[in-house]
Amino acid sequence: MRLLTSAAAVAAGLAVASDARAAEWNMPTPYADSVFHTMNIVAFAEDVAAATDGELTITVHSAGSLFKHPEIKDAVATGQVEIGEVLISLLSNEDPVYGVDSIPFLATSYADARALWNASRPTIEDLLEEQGVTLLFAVPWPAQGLYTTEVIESAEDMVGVKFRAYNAATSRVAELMGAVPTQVEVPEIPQAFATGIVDAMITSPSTGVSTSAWDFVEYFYTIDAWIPKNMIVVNQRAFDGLSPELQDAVLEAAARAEARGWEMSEAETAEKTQVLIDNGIAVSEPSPQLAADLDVIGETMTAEWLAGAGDEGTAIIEGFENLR
Ligand code: PCA
Repeated sequence: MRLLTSAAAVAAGLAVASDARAAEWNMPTPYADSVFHTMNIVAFAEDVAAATDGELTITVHSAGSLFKHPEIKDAVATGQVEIGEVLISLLSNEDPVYGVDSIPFLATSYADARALWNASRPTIEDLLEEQGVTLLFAVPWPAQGLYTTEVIESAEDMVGVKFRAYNAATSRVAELMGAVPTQVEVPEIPQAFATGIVDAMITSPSTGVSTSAWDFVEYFYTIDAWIPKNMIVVNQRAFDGLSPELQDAVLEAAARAEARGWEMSEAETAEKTQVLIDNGIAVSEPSPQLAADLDVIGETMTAEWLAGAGDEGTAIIEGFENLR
């Protein structure tokens, strides 16, 4: 009897506790609503709300509207928001390991990108954990190409060109070509081109389409430089504060979102490249000279990354080679 009573009390207590833990989370993201990453995140939020009967709701604040992209990870780490999206390689100034998916020509197919993710995920999770941040899932962008206003036949044609960068790797490629990098977040791209701050960029067909790149560039070279990823991260304390049922719902929705996101990304590549063509951008492969010049830059950057990332970096690359 005593046992039954206490079991009932525990059950009642749990019900109250999990009720009290019902939560509303805010989620800043860097990219616009029309971008597949954002669409995938909105679907993730809907999945969480449905699986928890509305006990956990996630409000998505897209396009840097709540926090600018460079502030999002710290906003999550400090608990200003519970959850957010960030380009992993944006953090490579904190630790080179975050830049592993932006090493030129290391992993340029989705199969290789997947192997690299599997090989690097535990190390990235550990780094984030040190800051009280838990990684939920990651989704790749299509392979990165070169957008320009002029015909580019070789790296030399890029000398002096004002170049839009979005992470350390894009800046470094620019420097090694003799171009001049400036960091510009996606929402500011059209204005940066319109005002002459930049004349070229490396990014995906997706971002070319979401920024209407045909308004300011003429050429797109499919150099397939790398396949960078966004990650969705959550404040550890916020996550730990959820009931076990809500935690499970988040993790299940995250696993579904990761699978869905990779599929969406793969479908994007051809789809969005066609939109570029339909809008008048000349899409072509790089000339043999440009490809050879970029290969040399890739070798330099691989060596630089390995030197910076040390034993941890070497272990990730070895793990990747074993998986592919
Ligand atoms: N779009 C983002 C990151 C990579 C991509 O394809 C950007 O251009 O900033």
